[in-house]
Amino acid sequence: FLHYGDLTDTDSLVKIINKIKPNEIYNLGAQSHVGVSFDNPVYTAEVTGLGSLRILEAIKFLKLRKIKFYQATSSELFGEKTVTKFNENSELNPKSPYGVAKLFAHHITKIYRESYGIFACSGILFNHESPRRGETFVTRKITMFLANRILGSKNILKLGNIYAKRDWGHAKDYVEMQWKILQQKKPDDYVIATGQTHSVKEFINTACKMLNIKIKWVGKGINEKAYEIKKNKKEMMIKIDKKYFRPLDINYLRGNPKKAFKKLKFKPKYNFYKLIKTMIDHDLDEAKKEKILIENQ
Ligand code: F7E
Repeated sequence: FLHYGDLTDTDSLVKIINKIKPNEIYNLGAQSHVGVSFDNPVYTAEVTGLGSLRILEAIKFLKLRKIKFYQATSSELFGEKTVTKFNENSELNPKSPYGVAKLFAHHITKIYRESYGIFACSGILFNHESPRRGETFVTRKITMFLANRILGSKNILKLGNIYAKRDWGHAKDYVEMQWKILQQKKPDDYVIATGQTHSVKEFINTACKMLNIKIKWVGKGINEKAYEIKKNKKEMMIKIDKKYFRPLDINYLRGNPKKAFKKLKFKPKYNFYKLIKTMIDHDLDEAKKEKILIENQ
């Protein structure tokens, strides 16, 4: 049942929690786009950072200590490549207003757990993709673009830092772990990741291969471009646009999910290839539906 509420409005949170008296709360609410957080840093801090404190305060104020609380935190807490695989004890050096807001949410969750005995846990999730991913996140931007291209679109995809490496997992696997985190005997924090890392460029190349699109990269830096090779002709397909670079970006992220493997029996069902395949299949279906709709108008 959907209730009206807002992470910036303490009163609405207190009222909903008091009315429902839930067993479990999963705080997945955020301004979650890292790039956007540079344009809207104050709003991001309000929702992504203070929002979690407002829920924790409501639980404390209402004395509903039996509620189990899950806070979605993020691999954006890490930042500098201090290790090859980040785990629960790695150094935290966020590189964006979003990362700092999540750092606040992460620490405040731990503080409420240790100070007031609230069953409060953080899931440090690495990139979690799926066909439901928002259209401005890079994976979905790529799969939607390629699906439309297969159906004849001549649009050009504009991207930023294609050398950024991320640990890409499937949201379905990760959501199951969020639930498992709250089913443990003791509240704790967990890294949820696949343990593998691939660049944005590798994501594009792999997706093109699956779709039998012959791709050729030329140039360097801001002048790098990708062409589609078709019957010995080349057509521009992707170019780099300054607009999509962030003032600061994290170039390398790879998680170490050992603790989740052991304690939560985490066994991801999707690897990098299966994840891309699922997203492409979905976006191809959507693009076909859209095309039929337009043709019938
Ligand atoms: O960027 C680069 C971009 O926006 C991935 C969120 O769920 O995961 C997500 O954050 C990489 C970055 O995700 C474009 O610079 C290149 O290096 O898809 P993204 P993200 O920033 O990693 C973490 C775990 C979260 O917690 C966040 O909430 O790709 N990139 N070109 C681009 N990114 C975007 N969005 N658009 C581009 O055109």
